[in-house]
Amino acid sequence: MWYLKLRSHMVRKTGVLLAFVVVIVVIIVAFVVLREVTRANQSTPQTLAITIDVQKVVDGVDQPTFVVNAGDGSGRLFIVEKTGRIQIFNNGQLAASPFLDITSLVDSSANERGLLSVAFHPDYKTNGLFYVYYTGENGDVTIARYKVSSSPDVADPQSARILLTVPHPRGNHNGGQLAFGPDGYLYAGLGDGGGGGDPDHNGQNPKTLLGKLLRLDVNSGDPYGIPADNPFATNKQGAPEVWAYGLRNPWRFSFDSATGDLYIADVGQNLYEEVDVQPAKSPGGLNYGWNIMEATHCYSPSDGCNKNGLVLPVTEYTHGDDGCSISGGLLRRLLLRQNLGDAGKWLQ
Ligand SMILES: [Ca+2]
Repeated sequence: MWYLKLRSHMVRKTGVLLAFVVVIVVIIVAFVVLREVTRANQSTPQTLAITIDVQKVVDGVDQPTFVVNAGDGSGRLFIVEKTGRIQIFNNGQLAASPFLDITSLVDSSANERGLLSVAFHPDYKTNGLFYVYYTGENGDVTIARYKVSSSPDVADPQSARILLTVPHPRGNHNGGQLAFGPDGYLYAGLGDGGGGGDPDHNGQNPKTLLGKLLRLDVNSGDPYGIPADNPFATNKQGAPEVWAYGLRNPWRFSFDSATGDLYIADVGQNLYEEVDVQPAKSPGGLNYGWNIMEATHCYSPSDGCNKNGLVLPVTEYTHGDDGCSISGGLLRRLLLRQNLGDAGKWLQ
């Protein structure tokens, strides 16, 4: 009897132990599965082979540099032309007259000069304000504010208010992107002043506005305010407008609407084009390396450069078969339901 009792006790003990082991195994498996699912849902850049078809939708635009909507629900597209006009494309056709024509103010003489982008105020629907980025007299980088007129398809040219002019000594590397961040501030990407190799050493000098990403508060100040948390707002170690530096020609950049992360397409010198990323929670002040580095490679000096404190690109490519100057910068998420199931997968 005592033997049976002992055996029964051992069976119970073994059963409890077995159950304990099963629970532990289940927890471990659940953890691993959860970790993999979490990893899969993170927006880790991946290279996927995709086919893109190009279809012509409109004739009659002259050297378009940028296309954007006003965020006002109207469905209109605003097409920016290098020479200084913004045209409206709506319901399959161009409006009869331009939304804005500032060709008389724009210096579009050099390949990279001209009217380069427009950004509509987040409250455009109620305040009618928008901002343009162009090269003006002497090639100065110019950021100006305009307002729509009483006609929704025509801007008021008399409403012009110049926010910022930055002398730009050479015809190339004018930057050109304006965009409002999820924080409501206006960001502007400026090139390093042109030429080759950053001869004026702007990229690594936070006290100049060239070779930088600027961050302006257009809702306060005259003509703009400095956000209190800009990295050089008060410490005199850099220009107060500067948000990020070490850029060569950030011709295009965009914010990820899902995460707030910032993607910068920075044009390379002769060998490498790159994409830089700033996480949404960054306090700013990041140094993207130019002209110490061209993408992930030492540039000046060409060997043994000091990489301390530099933020390297998330991807780069060489010239030749892979392409030439990087001209994109818009982050687009496509939900690939068809191939990956209804759970979906994001393609950037
Ligand atoms: Ca870089």
